[in-house]
Amino acid sequence: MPSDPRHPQAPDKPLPRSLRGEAVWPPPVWLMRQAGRYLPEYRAVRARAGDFVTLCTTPDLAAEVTLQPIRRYGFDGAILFSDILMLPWAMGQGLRFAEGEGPLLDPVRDAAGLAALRPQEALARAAPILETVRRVRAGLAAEAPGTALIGFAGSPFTVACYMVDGRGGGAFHETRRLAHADPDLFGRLIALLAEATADYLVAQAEAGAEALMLFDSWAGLLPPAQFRRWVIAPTEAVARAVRRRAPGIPLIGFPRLAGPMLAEYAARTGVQALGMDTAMDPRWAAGAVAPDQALQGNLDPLALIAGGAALEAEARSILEAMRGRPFVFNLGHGIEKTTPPEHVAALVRLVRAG
Ligand code: 1CP
Repeated sequence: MPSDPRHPQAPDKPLPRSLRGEAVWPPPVWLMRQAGRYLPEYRAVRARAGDFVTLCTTPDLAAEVTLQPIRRYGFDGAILFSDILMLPWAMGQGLRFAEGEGPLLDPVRDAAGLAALRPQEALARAAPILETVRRVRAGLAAEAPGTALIGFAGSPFTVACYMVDGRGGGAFHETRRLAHADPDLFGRLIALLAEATADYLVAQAEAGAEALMLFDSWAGLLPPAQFRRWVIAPTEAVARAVRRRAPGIPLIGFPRLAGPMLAEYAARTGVQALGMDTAMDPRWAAGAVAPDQALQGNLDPLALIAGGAALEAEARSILEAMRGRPFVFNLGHGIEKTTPPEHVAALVRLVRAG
């Protein structure tokens, strides 16, 4: 059945079928951060690019590293090579990736900082990233016609964590303090991000993305009332805009470490699929979301480093829990850079054997 009006000849691919609620078996498989430093061919291109932002904004190079893991492993999904922080960058916020320090941004903490952002220019500045989407889609058509292209963005809350604190690390005290102390200012940042994120995801769908993912890596930091206000409500707004403006393109929500709040997130945001983090019990999740909402996840990235019998046991237990329902095999968080590439090949073989 044709699934995409812009590509009427394309057969429906396993990944979007699962994400739309079909119990495809064996399940489609891809891995978060599948393009990255565990692959020697990535390290070579990364060295050629020099800095990370240049890599993300040079369509030839970004498309090449997106396709590298597809050539090696034949994954069902190719995730656009970019970063959740490229949206703040496109809105004019200073961003650099310091060696060994991770991302550093010029923090936005007051009304003047908020007013200095230029969301109306974001799509124009993101043009090279959208060009990468077009090139990857064309590359997949030629090289891997069964692999679907996944576009993505960070959730408003998780992106705000980096914008306000100005760095990663996982504590985000400035952001969490601001959300309590000045909910009016923080709410304006979240609203601005929700709109810009929807525009950015729709633009990726128009450029050829066949599924979309919203990374909410730090959702689990919030107490329930704040989770409803800063995670569920803005995600619902993004999902509504995507449904209206990119109909038929499934959206995966990934509220990492949300625990029992996953149930409310699944019921209220309107996302088609839910990413499960490493700590989530897949059987519990299957009872917490609607039967036609796909689940994705959630192998421990450390089991993938370990390999062998431990990897096999963990992977099989997830497959058994998910059999018979819409499911996409993935990790519970990004692949680690010390992962032996041959363990990834063994995992894909195991999943494909059902
Ligand atoms: O030098 C390098 O190669 C930089 C390492 C790297 C890579 C490979 C960064 C810096 N980003 C990426 C790519 C990336 N990031 C992708 C695309 C490729 C793929 O998945 O194969 C995606 C989807 C992301 C998403 C991302 N970036 C998230 C959400 C997922 C997650 O891991 O929780 C987050 C939180 C980021 C921020 C970020 N970018 C980079 C780093 C090191 C970090 C984390 C910083 C921190 O909080 O400590």
